[in-house]
Amino acid sequence: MKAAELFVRCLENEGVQYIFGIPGEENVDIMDVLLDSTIRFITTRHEQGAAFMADVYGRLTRRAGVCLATLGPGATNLVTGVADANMDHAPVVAISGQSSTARLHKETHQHLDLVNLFRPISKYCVQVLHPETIPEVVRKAFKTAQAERPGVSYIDFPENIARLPVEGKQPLKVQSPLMPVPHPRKIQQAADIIAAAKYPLILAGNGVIRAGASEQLVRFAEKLNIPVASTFMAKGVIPFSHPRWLGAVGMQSRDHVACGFDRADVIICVGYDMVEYHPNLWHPDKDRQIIHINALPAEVDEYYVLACGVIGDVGAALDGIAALVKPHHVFAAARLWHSIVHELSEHADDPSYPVKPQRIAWDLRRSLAADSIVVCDVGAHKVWMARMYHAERPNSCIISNGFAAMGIALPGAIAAKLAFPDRVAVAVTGDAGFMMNSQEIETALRIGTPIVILIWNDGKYGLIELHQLRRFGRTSYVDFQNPDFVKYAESFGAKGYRVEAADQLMPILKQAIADNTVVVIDCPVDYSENMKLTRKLAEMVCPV
Ligand SMILES: Cc1ncc(C[n+]2csc(CCOP(=O)(O)OP(=O)(O)O)c2C)c(N)n1
Ligand SMILES: [Mg+2]
Repeated sequence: MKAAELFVRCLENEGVQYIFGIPGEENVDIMDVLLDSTIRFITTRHEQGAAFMADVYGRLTRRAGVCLATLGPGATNLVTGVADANMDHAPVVAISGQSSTARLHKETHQHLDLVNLFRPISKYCVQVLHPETIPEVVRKAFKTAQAERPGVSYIDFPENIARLPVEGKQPLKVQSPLMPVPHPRKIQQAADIIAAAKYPLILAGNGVIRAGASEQLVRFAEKLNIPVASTFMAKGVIPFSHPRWLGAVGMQSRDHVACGFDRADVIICVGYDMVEYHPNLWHPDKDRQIIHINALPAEVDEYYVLACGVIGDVGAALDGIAALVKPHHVFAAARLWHSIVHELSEHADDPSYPVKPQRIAWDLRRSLAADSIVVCDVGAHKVWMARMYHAERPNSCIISNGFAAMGIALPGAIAAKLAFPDRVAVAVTGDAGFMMNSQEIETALRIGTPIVILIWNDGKYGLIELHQLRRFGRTSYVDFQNPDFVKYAESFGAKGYRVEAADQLMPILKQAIADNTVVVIDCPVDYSENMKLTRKLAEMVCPV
């Protein structure tokens, strides 16, 4: 057997179904072996698309998504998607070819020190130097990528090593560590603090979804009568329609949910990572008691000094604490819930055109099933979706709010459709983010993954315009021209629709889903609502 073959056997052994990537000269041996493998290679049109596909595949399946590039420029093109996965804690194994080890010591064609390049954007980086080490390298890469907190493992595979013969080596048994049950003393301590609290509040983060502990969280909130705010990345962790649900937090400015934080005396952070919503935004006075329930100890931060840390299995921690505490009287959270729901539905039927962001989020929700998967891009549309889209299930609204890289939505929706072929996958994207990876429309058509791409068209870097208006009262360099998105879609062989009146959006969305192919919807959006929202939130009077 040659080393490339052993490598692919090891990937199969990890249960890899798809590898996203682009072939190159330095990975030809792997590509050739893949022809005789159970793994399906998804040829993309940019390595960034491949990395984002692996990223979203990893988030949705909790098994490492895999992307592959050649050395040098192929590998550097992976960087943004890899950094996104690593910072958002999505399990990914990124692989690239490398120059022969006989020329690594000198200036040589396309050679870059890739292990050092990937080090700050991964958990584990390694160069394969001996074919015999491949089973250990691959096992360690997957184990590390998938372990809490998940992230990226990068493997640099020099071309000459891939060709070497190797004998007597086999893939290692796949094992994953069982998350230990938290120490009973810490469970008791957390229970005592919650029992003594007047106004406890839960802040749930993406770690709850990663731990598969959404049900336990809902049970906990129901039994103890404690309201739940979630980060953008934990949307759906408790159903939107649940009366204990308070809304998603993640904006830099104040939102309704902030009223809940103002009132709370104990904040129970469950599966929460700072990268999702910094504690100085919700705990500026550093005067609340914080309980940290997570797989790993908390990051050190002056705004996040703990009253109690409960480390280990998140679901077991929640069940353990719930068993020890009596229900609370729900503090005026019900009033807050009503005011939030009122705001979210206020413009749901607004007939004005260009379409109001509120109506786009609302119509999209009504056209989709509870299990449909929406992958949001990054921009003003993301903030509207994060605040307003009613996610009823975990992982039904994917938002990158750690690294927050534009360009994730379209490749992400393709990965979602591959991971769950029976569910509808929608990319919700700004016009700028769409153009960053629009070439992957061809990939989606070629591999047969129907997706709907809903473009919020403002001809601008809309979110940046908003920030500029807030700070300087004028804008700088945020305008651009778009192609005709309908014709653009059609030129690939996809379908294209343009929304020309607000009431067309809903029927177009339904038609796009029924078309069951790759569909682009060009929806002009009224972003004057962005400044209005800013003013409204600034003047907000808390209902609780
Ligand atoms: C790759 C990348 N480049 C730049 C940014 C900074 N950025 C955040 S939002 C945004 C504008 C997005 O424009 P668009 O995709 O049209 O969405 P809109 O805000 O208009 O809804 C920019 C430039 C980023 N997050 N990611
Ligand atoms: Mg835009």
